[in-house]
Amino acid sequence: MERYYQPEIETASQEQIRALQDERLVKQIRHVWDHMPYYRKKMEEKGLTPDDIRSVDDLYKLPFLTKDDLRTAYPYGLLAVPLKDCVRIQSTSGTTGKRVVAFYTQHDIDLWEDCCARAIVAAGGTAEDVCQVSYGYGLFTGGPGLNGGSHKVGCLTIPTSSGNTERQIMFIMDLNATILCCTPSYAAYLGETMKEKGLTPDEIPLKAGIFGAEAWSEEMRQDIQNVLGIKAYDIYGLTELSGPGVSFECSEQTGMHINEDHFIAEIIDPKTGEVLPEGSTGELVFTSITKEAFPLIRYRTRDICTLTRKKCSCGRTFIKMSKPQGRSDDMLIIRGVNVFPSQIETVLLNYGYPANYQILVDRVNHTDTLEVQVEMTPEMFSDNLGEVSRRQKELVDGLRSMLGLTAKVTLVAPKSIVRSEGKAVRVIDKRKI
Ligand code: DLL
Repeated sequence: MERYYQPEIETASQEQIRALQDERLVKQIRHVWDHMPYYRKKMEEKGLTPDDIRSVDDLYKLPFLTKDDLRTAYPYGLLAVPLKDCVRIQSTSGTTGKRVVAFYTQHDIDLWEDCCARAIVAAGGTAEDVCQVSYGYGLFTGGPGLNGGSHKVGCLTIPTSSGNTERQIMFIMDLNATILCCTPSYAAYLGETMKEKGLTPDEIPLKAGIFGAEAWSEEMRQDIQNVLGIKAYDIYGLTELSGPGVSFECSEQTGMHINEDHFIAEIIDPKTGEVLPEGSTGELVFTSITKEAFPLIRYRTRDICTLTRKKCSCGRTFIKMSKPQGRSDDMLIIRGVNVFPSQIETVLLNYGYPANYQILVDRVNHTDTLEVQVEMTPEMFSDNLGEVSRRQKELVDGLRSMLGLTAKVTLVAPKSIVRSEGKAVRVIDKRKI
């Protein structure tokens, strides 16, 4: 039988959900108008006041917020409560310099953890379960979010954080972990390593996995399910809106239910900003209607997907989003870390390389690989071999500290990277999602 963490709202009628959204949206716009001068100015520029927003039907009138707004307003410009009322920040993975910093009141954290608890219960979690959280802990939202959700459900929580595969496996086996939370690529790697150790799916105590933070295919789901002997559930979210748990998969495994009591979702045409009808593919836009500290209105996620209200066999009534099919901007997500080609370029140029480079992304054995090929200057090229390998290592280190992940670096001869007559093709992403 399907279980819910908060059955009243998760199975409410669409009319009830809509009435709640109307009420919360009106209140939220008033809150933002009164406490977030940055957004109030945007509304004023469009000739809007809170009186123009009477229900979700009026949402389309409101201006969008984008990642650029977050950078411009960094760090406090989108804060809507006094700083003393905030208890936490989280920040986006991968980017340095002006990172996105999101603020939380205790109430915001409480609601965020509820969303993660809903995801865990939808994956079959109960207080009897042992939940190993192998998402990173720290500024990244994955670890803290699922950790909080796991506590709410009453699971015994193992906060391993990411990495140290031997220790992950030891805890899964010794403490009989039943639920695993991590990125899908890490789940696949764990599965592969356990298989190499001769562990069969029957011997592995896990029964479910809650995997997200990066795109993953149905094929990958099947592989992970087979090797670990589990049911693998998708989970979606972004730092700007709280973190994981904006939406989550249920037993049907056909898309993720959006927590509509906290977020209103829209699909827009990324070029024109026009709202598209249900079922269309476009850019996902969210309005957070319960956030106190960092309430983003019509935030453009850049994630491309579709929404459907088709009845779900799990009994939940929240709208469902498909797996994101890609991003409308150039951000790459490599092993769950956000990487912008411009960051790579910055490192290369800082170390004295010309801007002739290529970024090769692939997926080998379910793990993302990143290779940066860059041309040496003629001076570098004439160096001895020892010097070239020192340079290579220096770049690997430089990239690691900028991106937070290890890239393969290949130094190539001057003029060997194909020049383009139009826009340069910097990124070759061979992953098939
Ligand atoms: O990745 C939050 C998260 C943590 C989600 C753990 C799920 C599990 P950010 O680092 O801010 O936050 O990255 C957000 O990651 O806009 C999507 O492009 C991508 N993303 C997140 N979940 C999924 C998913 C976290 N299930 C960005 N499928 C988002 C595909 C995803 N892409």
